[in-house]
Amino acid sequence: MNQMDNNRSYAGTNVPSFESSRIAQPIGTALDRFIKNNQDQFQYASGELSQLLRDIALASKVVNREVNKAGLIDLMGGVGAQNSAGDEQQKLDVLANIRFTRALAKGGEVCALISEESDSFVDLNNKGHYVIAIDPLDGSSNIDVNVSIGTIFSVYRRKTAVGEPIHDTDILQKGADQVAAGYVLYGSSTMLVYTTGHGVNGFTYEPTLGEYFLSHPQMKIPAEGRIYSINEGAANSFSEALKAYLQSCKDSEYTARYVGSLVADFHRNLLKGGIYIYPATRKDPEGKLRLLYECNALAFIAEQAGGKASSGTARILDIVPNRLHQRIPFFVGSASMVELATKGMDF
Ligand code: AFP
Repeated sequence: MNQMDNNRSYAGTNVPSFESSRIAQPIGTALDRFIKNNQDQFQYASGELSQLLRDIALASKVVNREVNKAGLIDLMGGVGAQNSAGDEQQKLDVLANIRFTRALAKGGEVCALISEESDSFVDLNNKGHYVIAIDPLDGSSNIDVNVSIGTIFSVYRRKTAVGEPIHDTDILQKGADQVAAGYVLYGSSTMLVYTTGHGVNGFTYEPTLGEYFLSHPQMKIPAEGRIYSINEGAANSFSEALKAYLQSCKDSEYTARYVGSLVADFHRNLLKGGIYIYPATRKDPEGKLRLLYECNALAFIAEQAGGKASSGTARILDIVPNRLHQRIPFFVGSASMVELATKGMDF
């Protein structure tokens, strides 16, 4: 079929034919196949990390099903308790934590799991080579209002020998030591985006087939963007340097977009170019977001996509955590925007 056939005009309008539209293009590689095809890129390739990624994908499908049904069955609202970070726990927070923990415990590849929902790390299986840090359901205050939420995960190789007790050196690793990281976005469609240090690839979930397919190969964040994402309700306690940066965004008539779900805000900026900021505030002098299971994963993905992530004074991936639920100010997104936003920071 030639190009003219492909772009037949209907009733005088130049409507592309079905054959030439994106709809008619073949669905990308299935996630399982993609993981298998790329297993050799990984220096410790034994299939364990691949299996771990499959376990995460499987648990995310279960969580996706529950998120979609939340309004129909009694899955909305809080459980009347707070998690380790002091946030109000939602029913779906608890459920998602159970789903991911079970999937990872069954797999056997993970020795220790750090979760936003648990006070201390969970000892899963001393034979596993990997430590995982996870926020099972990020943005959970958006559940009840049907706004996008996500799962964020970081994977580390354990430092102690297999069989030895888990040590702080396994748990408190800096972001640069991650061997894989990713997120799942439960949005208008569900997407899994991950990196193993060889670029960033995005997969869209096809619910009728129950499978993720490669839809966004080798994602790159535009170096320059025009979107800024920050909760300006706390502006009175921002540093003068940050206030000046935000004023420059307004002077340039940038677009302000803030969902209040880190994964959703990050994902939009990754695709379109932009910056997400959660700074130190009077209420949260160390910032609100958690280094181990929120910032590190997104920092790794941002850098792999050509972007940057900073605390305002340091590269996120260089920060050695001093405790499990450590918080950190977070600037992430298009490289030039992060550079400008963090210039002369006085935290
Ligand atoms: P929740 O999980 O409590 O909804 O918090 C979400 C979050 O950690 C992150 O996803 C948002 O970007 C950020 O907090 C929103 O915080 P503010 O409501 O203070 O802007």
